[in-house]
Amino acid sequence: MRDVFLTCPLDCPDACRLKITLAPDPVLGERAIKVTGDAGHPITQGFACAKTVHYPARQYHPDRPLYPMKRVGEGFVRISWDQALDEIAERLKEVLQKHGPHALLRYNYAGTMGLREGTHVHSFFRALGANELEETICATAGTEAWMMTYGPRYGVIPEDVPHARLIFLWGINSLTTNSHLTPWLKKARKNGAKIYHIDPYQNKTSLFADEHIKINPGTDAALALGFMHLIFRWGLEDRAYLEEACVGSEELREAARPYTPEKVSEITGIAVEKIEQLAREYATTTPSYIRVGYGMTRHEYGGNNLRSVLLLPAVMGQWKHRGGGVTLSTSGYFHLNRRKLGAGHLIKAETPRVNMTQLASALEPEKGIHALFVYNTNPVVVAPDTDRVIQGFKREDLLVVVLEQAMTETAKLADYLLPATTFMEHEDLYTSYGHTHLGYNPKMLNAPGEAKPNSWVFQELGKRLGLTEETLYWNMDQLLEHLLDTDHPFMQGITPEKVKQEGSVRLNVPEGHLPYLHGALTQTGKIQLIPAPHYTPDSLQPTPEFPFRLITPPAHHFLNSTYGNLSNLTQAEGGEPLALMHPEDAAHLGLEHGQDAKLSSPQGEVVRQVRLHEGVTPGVVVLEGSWWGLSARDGKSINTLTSERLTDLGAGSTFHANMIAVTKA
Ligand SMILES: Nc1nc2c(c(=O)[nH]1)N[C@H]1C(S)=C(S)[C@@H](COP(=O)(O)OP(=O)(O)OC[C@H]3O[C@@H](n4cnc5c(=O)[nH]c(N)nc54)[C@H](O)[C@@H]3O)O[C@H]1N2
Ligand SMILES: Nc1nc2c(c(=O)[nH]1)N[C@H]1C(S)=C(S)[C@@H](COP(=O)(O)OP(=O)(O)OC[C@H]3O[C@@H](n4cnc5c(=O)[nH]c(N)nc54)[C@H](O)[C@@H]3O)O[C@H]1N2
Ligand code: SF4
Ligand SMILES: [Mo]
Repeated sequence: MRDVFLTCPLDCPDACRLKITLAPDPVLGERAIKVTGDAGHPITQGFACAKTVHYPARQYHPDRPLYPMKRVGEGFVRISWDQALDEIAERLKEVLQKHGPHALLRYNYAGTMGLREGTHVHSFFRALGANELEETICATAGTEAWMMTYGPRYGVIPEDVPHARLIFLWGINSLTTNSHLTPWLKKARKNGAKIYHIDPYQNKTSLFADEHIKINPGTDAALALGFMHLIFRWGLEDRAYLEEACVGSEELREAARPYTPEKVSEITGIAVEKIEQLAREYATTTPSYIRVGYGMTRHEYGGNNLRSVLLLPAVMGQWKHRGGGVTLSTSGYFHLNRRKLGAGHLIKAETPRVNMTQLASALEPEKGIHALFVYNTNPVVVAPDTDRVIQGFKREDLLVVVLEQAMTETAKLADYLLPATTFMEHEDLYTSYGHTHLGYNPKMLNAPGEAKPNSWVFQELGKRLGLTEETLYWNMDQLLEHLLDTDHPFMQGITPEKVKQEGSVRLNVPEGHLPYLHGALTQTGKIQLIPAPHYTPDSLQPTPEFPFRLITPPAHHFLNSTYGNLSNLTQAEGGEPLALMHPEDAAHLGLEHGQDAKLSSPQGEVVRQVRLHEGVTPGVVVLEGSWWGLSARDGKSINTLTSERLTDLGAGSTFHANMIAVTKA
């Protein structure tokens, strides 16, 4: 037995440094038997989350694909790697010859955050001139809102949070989705900070906070502008900072003028006195810290909702103080040289683009996609409008290749299913969007069966297609060399040798670093308050036919759909997906706790068991977690109900913007 240390590869801001216990194994040499956190890592602090402690069970799951498989009729037959790669290469050549490179689509997301297995592998598709995938399913509305305001995403780092004296956890269930922020929040509280949680329903974070502020979904812009209205009315804004560091304070003052507490109360459902109290506390407490999540961005006007909140610390000059400001992401600190990462230099202006949120439409036969390669994502569960996504996957004239570690509902629809390695079984490099540590993992374990890294598969296919693009064939050392070839001060002294030797390396971002003290890295060098944001009501409003708003936030024991195949974790989530409703709403429908309800939207319908919950805003239905369809009583994923509608900024997903009907099943 021995302990090793590796970075968690999952799509989570914490990017933990894990302590993994390995035991001897007669076939593999060694296998992982236990996962906890590295006690010596300043952010991980010795604990892993409630889900990743179960990683060994997913790694050695009895259903894990271990050999290449080919569809024959309704089932799969095992084939050799050579046969799989030769046949896929042949079929791809035919597609390219007949229809050109725009008939080829990669579909990927962040199943692994690794820069090699997650990002660099796109080089295969770029070398072929395939469609460019716009990776919009998660963060683009938020990213655009931040970048147009501040430039690179230099959110407040966790180490500085204990200095804050007032904290808003705003549109984030951080105890579930960013659990390694909690120790820093606790320190801040010990130092006297008051913590508010602003969210449409009461969850773990609301219970941790000093007070939960229930807000109507999609109305955060009104609340933030309401705070600004009062701050300007009271004359409590930081005029000197607005003058020195920002552009557009007059426009913002004008934009905030209509948002009286009375009007804001009507929109958000928050009492006038509460709005005034929160604004007063925010305007008179320094440092104040806001942690936003992506929740409020997953609405039609999600970009403007988030952007309005992002402007608050600028109005109050909070960026002048250690612990003051706001965090959406810390990705901006990682000043890697990404020029040839994933052969990005090959993308041409005329390369056609497919928005990944609109996969269902992209797979319509007349759109001309004839070959689809899926890796690091489970679109049959996570992409909107599931029924139409499945229709697309089932097209006879579409070649579907899926690289997977798990027998997902997407994998089951593949023509060729290729077994993929896990983060313990391949080498990679990881950034973080919640802190400033770079993580490197060597290949630690032999993979069971014939599982291979994504990069190996695409290199083998590249050879068979005669591709000569050199970046496709880079090994990890070459990629590492490229990524670290930068003079940026945050990256100084971070060499490939150091990264490989230490495994986790903190960037040179000093604690107490004030990224926006005098302005921002925008075109004007200042924080852009213009165009001033505004609140726009969603075009989808309650109607007699679809009277309820459905939101579908992350579950505590899953990571998107990863872990949805482990029964102890599905049990911990209640055994099956549940529809949380306010008791009054349920009473009107004659629905009782534990009864089945039919939930329907213009996209489709599902059946879910109802769970009454006083902490849900009336008129809202909450469905936590991207459960596998097969865990649901009707076998259907919740995205059966969601739509391809895009956000105002960043053309992102709108997973919380759904109007649905609820009836007795
Ligand atoms: N346990 C767990 N952790 C995860 C994930 C997971 O699935 N499970 N997913 C990972 C991924 S991919 C991501 S992108 C991140 C973060 O993903 P986020 O989407 O930021 O997730 P949450 O932290 O749950 O924040 C969403 C919160 O916003 C609330 N919300 C919805 N609409 C609104 C609104 O209009 N206004 C306000 N104020 N709140 C609203 C929801 O009720 C929910 O509590 O989490 C990552 N971490
Ligand atoms: N209704 C609703 N839908 C949502 C969301 C929501 O809140 N509500 N959240 C959205 C968000 S924020 C996101 S980020 C997306 C996430 O959606 P996805 O990116 O699809 O994330 P997962 O569901 O975790 O699936 C990742 C898959 O990648 C596989 N994988 C992991 N590592 C590797 C590897 O090295 N190689 C290969 N070949 N495969 C690998 C895993 O086995 C897993 O099946 O879902 C979105 N969908
Ligand atoms: S999923 Fe997030 S919290 Fe859990 S171990 Fe991985 S990085 Fe840490
Ligand atoms: Mo995400």
